[in-house]
Amino acid sequence: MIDASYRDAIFSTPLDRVASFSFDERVVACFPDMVRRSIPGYGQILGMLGLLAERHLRHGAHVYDLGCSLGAVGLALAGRLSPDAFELTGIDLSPAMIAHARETAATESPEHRLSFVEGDIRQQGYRDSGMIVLNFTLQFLPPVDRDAVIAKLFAALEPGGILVLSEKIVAPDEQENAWLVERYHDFKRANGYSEMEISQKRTALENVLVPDTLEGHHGRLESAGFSRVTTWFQYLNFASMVAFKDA
Ligand code: GEK
Repeated sequence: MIDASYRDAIFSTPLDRVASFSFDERVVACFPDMVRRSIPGYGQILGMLGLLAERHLRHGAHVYDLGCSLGAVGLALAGRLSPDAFELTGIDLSPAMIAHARETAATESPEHRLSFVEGDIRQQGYRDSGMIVLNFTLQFLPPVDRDAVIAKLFAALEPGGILVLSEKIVAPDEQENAWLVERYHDFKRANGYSEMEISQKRTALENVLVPDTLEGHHGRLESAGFSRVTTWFQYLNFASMVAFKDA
């Protein structure tokens, strides 16, 4: 089992060459601490996903959690909905994440139907679903692949279904963006990250996490066919949107 308090110290010592960030066993071990200290609003977003499911999900419908990491989305839904209310499939590229997600779900929510598949979300065939969640995952796909994935997911959603997309974003105005990034670094400092950790993590994520603008996300979702897109959450340069498919 992952120890949720195991501290992220991956970039706490000087590295000769900062390798590109990857979701390996070292990251998995400290992942709950990392996301809590690095993603503003992460806990609130998870909490709201359960409420969105309660409100919008047809009873018994299937849910996808894409880029599920340790399976936090499934556990959040299981915290609010009964085992017969939904069935969830989590998909992640990282074998280490999937192994731990399976173990945690079996221990913490044995009654709920949560299953986990190792795979690339760009290459999956998708079954009909009532809700699809991409909680800080699309940002890790090469930008050229993003339109096709969203189009595929729109096709897999049942009429009346929702897609929830949470992302790190970039503001189109340079000055506004610089301010948001600086305040985000203040947020990380306040959460105990040192200057060296902030700067080395930034280097490691270059070209790995490529953020879009909020306008870019809305445009992509609308082009895929979603009738309505609402940004329901923003905290600095992190946002979450819900996109509705007409019933
Ligand atoms: C949470 N949603 O805790 N196919 C499948 N998975 C991928 C791909 C891909 N092509 N690319 C990256 N990933 C989670 C947090 S983390 C966000 C999501 C973060 C996976 C990758 O292996 C990692 O587990 C996840 O996307 C992104 O609510 O670390 O900032």
